[in-house]
Amino acid sequence: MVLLLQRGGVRRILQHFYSGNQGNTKRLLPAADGAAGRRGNSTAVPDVRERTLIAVKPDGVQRRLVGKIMQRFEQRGFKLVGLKMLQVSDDLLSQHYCELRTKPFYPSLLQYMTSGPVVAMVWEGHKVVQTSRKMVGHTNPAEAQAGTVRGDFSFHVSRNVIHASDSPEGAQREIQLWFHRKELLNWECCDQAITCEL
Ligand code: IDP
Ligand code: MG
Repeated sequence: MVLLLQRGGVRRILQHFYSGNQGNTKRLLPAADGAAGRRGNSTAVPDVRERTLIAVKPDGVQRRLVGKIMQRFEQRGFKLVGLKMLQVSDDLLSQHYCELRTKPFYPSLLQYMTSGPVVAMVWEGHKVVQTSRKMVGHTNPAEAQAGTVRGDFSFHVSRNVIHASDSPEGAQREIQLWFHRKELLNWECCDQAITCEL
């Protein structure tokens, strides 16, 4: 195995697991007969198709944090299925933040969110909503843990750099609001069978 890693190539590693080494080692590629059949239906197949909306807010774009933030989601293993830069309209924001309309900070939130371009993304993967909320950190950066996006790149709740959907249902609603269906891609990522047992 070490030799395989040294000589390199994901392809070679996959071939190794797929062809000859299935005795004591778990296969990394999905079985032709399907994961459920292989496990006798006893273990739930992880839902790797969950999606969430992540948006780098205007302060994050101005501070050139887009690349660093995207890299965190890529490195975690999630799959990018939608991406665009946009100047957000008041109409979109009022729907997006409809639950916050009565809050005293709502007018300044609209002003902040329309102060410049936003980069909106849809990321896909197992428990991506829950995991990305952890990666993003507490709404108030003063409370956010170091290592989270807000904990590393911001210090005040009025400029907290990033949005992440807070539930799978919320994510569905927000994705439909921000993206047209045709802007989202279904694609197979070559490392899918390495990052999760399918
Ligand atoms: P979330 O972004 O962590 O989901 P929400 O409570 O949904 O937090 O609030 C949406 C956004 O409203 C926050 O990300 C932040 O930009 C803004 N916000 C929330 N609370 C305050 C506040 O007390 N002062 C100013 N802005 C706030
Ligand atoms: Mg929220």
